[in-house]
Amino acid sequence: MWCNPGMEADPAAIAALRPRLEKLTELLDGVEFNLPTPSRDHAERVRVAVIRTVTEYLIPRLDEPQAPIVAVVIGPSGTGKSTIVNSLANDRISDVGALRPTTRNAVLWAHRDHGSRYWSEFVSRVRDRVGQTVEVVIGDDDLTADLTIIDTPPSEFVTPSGRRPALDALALADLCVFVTSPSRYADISAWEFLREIRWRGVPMLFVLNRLPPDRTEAISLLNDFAGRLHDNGLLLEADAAMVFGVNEAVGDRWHGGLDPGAVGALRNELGAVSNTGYRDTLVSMTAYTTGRNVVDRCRVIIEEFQKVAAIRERLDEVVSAAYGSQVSEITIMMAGGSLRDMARHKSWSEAAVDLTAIVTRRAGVSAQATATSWLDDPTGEALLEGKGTTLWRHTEDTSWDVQGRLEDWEETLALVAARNSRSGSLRPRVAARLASKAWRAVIDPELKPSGIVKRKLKRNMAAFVEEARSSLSNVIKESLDFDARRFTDRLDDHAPVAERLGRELTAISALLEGEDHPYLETVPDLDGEAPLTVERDDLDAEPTASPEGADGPGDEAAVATENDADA
Ligand SMILES: Nc1nc2c(ncn2[C@@H]2O[C@H](COP(=O)(O)OP(=O)(O)OP(=O)(O)O)[C@@H](O)[C@H]2O)c(=O)[nH]1
Ligand SMILES: [Mg+2]
Repeated sequence: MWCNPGMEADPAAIAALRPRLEKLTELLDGVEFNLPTPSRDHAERVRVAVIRTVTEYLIPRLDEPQAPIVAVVIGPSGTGKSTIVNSLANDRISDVGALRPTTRNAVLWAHRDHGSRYWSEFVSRVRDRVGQTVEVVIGDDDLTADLTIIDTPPSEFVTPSGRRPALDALALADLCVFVTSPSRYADISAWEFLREIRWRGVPMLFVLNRLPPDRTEAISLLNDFAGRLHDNGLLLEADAAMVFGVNEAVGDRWHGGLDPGAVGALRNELGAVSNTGYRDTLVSMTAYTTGRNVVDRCRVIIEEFQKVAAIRERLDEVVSAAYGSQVSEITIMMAGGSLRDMARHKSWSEAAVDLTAIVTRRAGVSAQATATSWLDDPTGEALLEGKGTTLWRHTEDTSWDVQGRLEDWEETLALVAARNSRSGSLRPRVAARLASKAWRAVIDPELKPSGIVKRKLKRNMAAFVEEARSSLSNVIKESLDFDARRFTDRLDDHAPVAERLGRELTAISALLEGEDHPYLETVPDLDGEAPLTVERDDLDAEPTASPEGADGPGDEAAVATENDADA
């Protein structure tokens, strides 16, 4: 079997994986999904979740494989999560009550021995994650020697600031204890929550609390719950023995828990982490599965990049076509003599004012044509609505920008004239004087050259006009590009980051699957989507016997986890 109890973490493997994971989060940190695609919000949630999982779970776990296992108790309100924690402790750890929700802040129960550097870092990580109001209860229960238990507010509880403490705490978990009750286990919200957390790949223990005293009834409830878990890919088999059943107790105990015997099997299972082999297996399995799921989740981000690239290309084509056609039209007008009227002006800068008006108008036409086509695309439509400034007409700066570019063109024209002059070069002052006359020939095909133009350009006139026209077209194109950039600037280009991300994912996968790294070799040989189980039989630890009266899976207990690419 896959398990390799007692194997120490391989520093080389961790050393190799760590910088990769850091690089990955650095890359993801820099990603902004600005294009309002239908899948953007999902991709963004995945991005945030992946960063958190890597920085708050994976890296710390790889750094300190021997740190206590973190078990997070989650589930719907009033199902008895806090009651279960108090029962495990046989002490008051977390308040129980009839108010819904009772637990509003996470409660962290840990052993007083964890005063190491790890510990303060861990608590501050929990506080960063779950909120500063986390209560820390320190005790000396053996169960917590290698295990830190976090009781959480109900899974559906959202703080006024929009946080979901249960989800937040889960990001830190090596293990998850899901507690529900006969009245709550069929709730859709609970299943949605379970589906939401499945991707994380944390091994889960399931507790069905407050079972009726009637044994047949209790067993049928356990069977039904196990069946549903199985159908949702959360339990390997639809077997009631894989769920911890806890009977509804009569009467209250001072600590708000049940008789410890009622949770004996669960305590036993959790206590198994004090067995080094079991512990190491659990840690490496969770770290491995989480690592794999991180890689899988990043595919969602890459897919979003691909979608963005396709939309970008489509919308970009519209922009090029709309603006490009106006450039061609002005060029044709120029060659056909339609701009000849401008030749009447005394100087090019005066003519440039007329041409500016034409180009600016054409920019407006292009903008309108682009906006109209973008309206046909949901992303394009959303972009048109955003950002406040209208895209339906040219910008306020367009005219100013066009005029500047057109006026400057006279300098280019001087160079073109010098190149096409009889001698092939002219002193700048002469070239400038030549340009100040020759511009008319560019916009008036029928103009007869005279004076300096005739003298200097004579035989090369046609070549000069052609080159000059093409350079003026370029200036017009650049002017319209300036206007078009308002559209294209809204289209993110993720290609470079997509490529780097792809490379990191390949490297991380290779490290996770690599055979050179004993730490990661201790993890099971997963075949993709199949859930995996840590069978207690596979471990060389003998579990201690279940206390009397405990309902639950005992030795047959299984830790099941689902490896789901996209919850
Ligand atoms: N009599 C009896 N009451 C129970 C049992 N389990 C839970 N309760 C009661 O159910 C109520 C809710 O229990 P809690 O442990 O506070 O439930 P919770 O899941 O922590 O609830 P939240 O903190 O709101 O999420 C309390 O009044 C408990 O005393 C049980 O087995 N027997
Ligand atoms: Mg509670």
